[in-house]
Amino acid sequence: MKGAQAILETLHQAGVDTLFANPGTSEMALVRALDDAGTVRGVLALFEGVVTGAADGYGRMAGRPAGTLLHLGPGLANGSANLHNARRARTPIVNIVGEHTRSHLALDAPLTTDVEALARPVSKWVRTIGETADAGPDTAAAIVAARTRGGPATLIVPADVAWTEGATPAATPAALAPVQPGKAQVELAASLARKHGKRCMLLLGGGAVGEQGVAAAARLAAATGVRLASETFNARAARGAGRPFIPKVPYFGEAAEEFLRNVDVLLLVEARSPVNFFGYPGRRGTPVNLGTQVITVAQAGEDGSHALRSIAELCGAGAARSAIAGAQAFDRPTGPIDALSLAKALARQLPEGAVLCDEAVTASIALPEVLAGAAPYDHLDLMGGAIGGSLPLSTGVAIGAPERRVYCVSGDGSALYTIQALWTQARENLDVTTVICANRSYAILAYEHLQIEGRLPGPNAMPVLSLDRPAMRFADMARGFGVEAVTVDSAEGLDDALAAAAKRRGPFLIEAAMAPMALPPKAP
Ligand SMILES: Cc1ncc(C[n+]2csc(CCOP(=O)(O)OP(=O)(O)O)c2C)c(N)n1
Repeated sequence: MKGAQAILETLHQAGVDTLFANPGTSEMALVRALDDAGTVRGVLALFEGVVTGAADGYGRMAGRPAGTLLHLGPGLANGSANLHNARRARTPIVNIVGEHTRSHLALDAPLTTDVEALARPVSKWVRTIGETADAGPDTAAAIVAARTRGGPATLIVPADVAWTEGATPAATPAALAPVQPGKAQVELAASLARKHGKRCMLLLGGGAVGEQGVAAAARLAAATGVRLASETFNARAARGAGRPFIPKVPYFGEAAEEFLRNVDVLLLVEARSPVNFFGYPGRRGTPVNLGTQVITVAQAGEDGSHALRSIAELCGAGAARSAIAGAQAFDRPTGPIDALSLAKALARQLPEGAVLCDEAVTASIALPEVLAGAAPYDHLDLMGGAIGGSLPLSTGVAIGAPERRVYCVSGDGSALYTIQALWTQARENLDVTTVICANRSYAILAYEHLQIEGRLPGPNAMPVLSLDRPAMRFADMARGFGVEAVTVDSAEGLDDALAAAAKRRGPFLIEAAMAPMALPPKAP
């Protein structure tokens, strides 16, 4: 067997059945192996940021890695921002990156670069295959690394390793159950929860914001009075009616400080102690009170949901759950499209079991609170702050969870980084509805300018933060990529368009012309 065949067969045997790809000449043996094996689905994306963002979405939903196929250093570098986001989300991904043949590297041909150096900051594991015989075992090692280290593993494949005979597929050991947090931590958390009640906050992140985790947290809150919160951004949070409403630590530092003010004990369950997104003049870097005792109950990657169940048991929690959101009947929103009417329209129209990929930036501010009363759904955030994540993410979600209806709400600025994800959605006929929040600006940055500089941008600075000249036509762009689309400029129009979208198959795009953002952006 050739090296490339052994790689694909090893992937297939380990359940890695999807390869998001943007290949080049150095990957031709791997492309050919797709034909030989016939077991791995190749999905073409037209920019590597779409490849890697889609793999992130796939991994978050399927709970197992997708593969990516990338073209040498420049292909990997193009995909880096969304690999960074995936690394922050702890999403398992197996990157297969082509490399020149071993003899060709010395010639310094145009595409030659240090692929390992480009891979390291966005990968939890990096290896270049040395010999064809290693192709199978190294692929298995990459899959194990992606599963166990929580993030992308990058395997670099010289072209001659891929096309040479002498490889065999390797068996990948079965995935291990997640590590349980220590008993001492669980007991300490239970005693602190009992002692401090509402002055104790449980901060949930990672898998602890999934269905099981939030259910246990709600029982614990009912028994002890502890407050529940989640990290500001969550890879996959179970939200909506029937689940507890778990507020997020606010994005802006001042609001986050207020949110954390009366917390004597902060218990971290797969979460990190909060830090502000950026440093600001005269402001501390973290919103946590200096006097707050911060205890890690479960590290990222440990089984936080199990820890929550154990703590609930130790606290004698019964079946009663606190803060459960009831299903709400939302009135049809009217007037201009803004953060609140957007949230209300989505709350009315999201079908049960929907997945919402949220990169609406300033337009997303009302979503978590309003959607608490919507049908139960999963909320997926941009995890590493590198915008251009959500269109690719939603594409991968639809492939990783084909039975779910997928929604993507994106700022217009964010959408343009990876707009060609729409073409992959059309080609694969994915049930993704994209709402572009077209406020014709990088609105958040105008606010950040105000915070840092004490004034809004002036006439010479504003052109680097505005998107209005010329105004882009997203519905036309979508049609150009093969996706049907409408433009709406009222909350009623948006509500109708979302209702129509829920009944159709295949991708659809709604360009929502929004009222300009009110400063500062505030939750309702
Ligand atoms: C890769 C990357 N480039 C640039 C930025 C800086 N940035 C943060 S938000 C933003 C604009 C977002 O605009 P849009 O999506 O339209 O949302 P709005 O702020 O208008 O709500 C930019 C450019 C970033 N976070 N990541």
